[in-house]
Amino acid sequence: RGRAELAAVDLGATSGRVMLARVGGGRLDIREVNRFGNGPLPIWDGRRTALHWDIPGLYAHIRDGLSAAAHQSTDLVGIGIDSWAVDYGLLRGGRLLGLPYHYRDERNHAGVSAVHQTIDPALLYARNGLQFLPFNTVYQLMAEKQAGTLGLADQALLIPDLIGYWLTGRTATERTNASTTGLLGADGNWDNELEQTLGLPTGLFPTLIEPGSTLGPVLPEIITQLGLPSSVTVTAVASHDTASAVVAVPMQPESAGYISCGTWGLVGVEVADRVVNPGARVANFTNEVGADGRIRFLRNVMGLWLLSESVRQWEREGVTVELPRVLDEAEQAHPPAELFDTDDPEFLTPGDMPARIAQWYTSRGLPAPAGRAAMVRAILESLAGAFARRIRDAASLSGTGVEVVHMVGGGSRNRLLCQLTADRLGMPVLAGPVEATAIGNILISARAKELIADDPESARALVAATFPPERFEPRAAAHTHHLKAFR
Ligand code: LFR
Repeated sequence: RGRAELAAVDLGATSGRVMLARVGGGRLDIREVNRFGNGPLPIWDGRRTALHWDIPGLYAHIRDGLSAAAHQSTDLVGIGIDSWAVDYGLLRGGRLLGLPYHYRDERNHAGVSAVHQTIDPALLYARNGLQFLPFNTVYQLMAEKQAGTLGLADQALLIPDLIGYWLTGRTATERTNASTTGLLGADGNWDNELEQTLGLPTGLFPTLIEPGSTLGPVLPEIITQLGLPSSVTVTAVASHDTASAVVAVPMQPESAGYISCGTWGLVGVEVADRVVNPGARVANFTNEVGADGRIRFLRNVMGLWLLSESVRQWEREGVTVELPRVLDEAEQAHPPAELFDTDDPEFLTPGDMPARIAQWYTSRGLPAPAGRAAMVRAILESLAGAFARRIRDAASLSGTGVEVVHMVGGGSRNRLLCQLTADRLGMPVLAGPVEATAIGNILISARAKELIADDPESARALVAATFPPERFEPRAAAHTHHLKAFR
């Protein structure tokens, strides 16, 4: 096997980025080429302000990043693209019809009730195995149908597939991301019967392809415009960012849990088969498809969104917030009277987060955290509590003997969060890598290009060797038992 360079496009909630990795000879070196904002774009729609993807702006940054990557590299052979799940663009005759909606937009409520009036949520769960999240693609499409816009489209492409289409001219639906739409059946095919029941068009999403397959060569005009090597191809990676992140968790899945912690905390285990039973449904656990046909049995926990939205609010109020300092202060601050429910749907939309958290406490007759440091402490304690609770659920519902928990993504950089999570779990937390998503994206490309061995264990071993995790041991129970856990 030789060595070569691969680019990863990773569109995350606070930022998008293009990364460049050199892989081969048992090594993986990865660095950032460019980074750009990726916040929702609010646009007036005649009645209200709706949240959209700024997809043309992002595509311009992606093009710049790929061009810079080509100039910095001697041997760029592949490009992989990932983003958060569920969102899509509608097309007609190959043209994008409008700016894709951002899943945090409020339009989904009507879609949810329309779907649940037609099919009982328990039956829906038996078919698609997905946790209820109001923004699952199936609800978004239903909202789109009600708005009258769905009928205009002859095709839908999930966001990484849309970018891949613009780069190659080829359309496909990558399987890991397809599994978050709510429209994949237990047999792994599009559930046409469900689509018909809901009155949704069948065949809207193109053919499924597996992570690791080649989407196609980059279009000749783009090769010229960006100065890319003529042989470069786009690989369909595990294009759902969480699927990519879990590829890069350096774990033994039989005895480990994981928390992929960025904007969301994705908390669970990796298993061979779907776990679809009433207990899993009530605990709102999902079965998302990963690379190599593995299943991510996990639950969404609100994640660092609670913190980043709080920081954004304080900055709107004119305060300059230096995160490392606020985290130090939080460590010294009093823990809250009680953990709050991080997953209260009130916290889902953008806006004044500290006020909503304070309201959560006062509406229950509890004292709200006083001041920024106490608020940050309450957020981290409550997240750690939710993480621990969901790891326990994942272990017991799936029958996995979890002994250690890996924390990857931006949250793995937050030492207080890692320590509090270890305390509440009573188990070691292994932190890192921070850039798990981009690394997982690269690993699938590298396997496809035969730069590393084509199996998940070797890929994880390479991560463990390249980015040795930091270990947080649980402290004595005294550190946590003063707090009443939210149930
Ligand atoms: C994480 C993530 C989650 C998904 C949410 C919305 O970035 O992809 O896995 O539930 O975003 O798509």
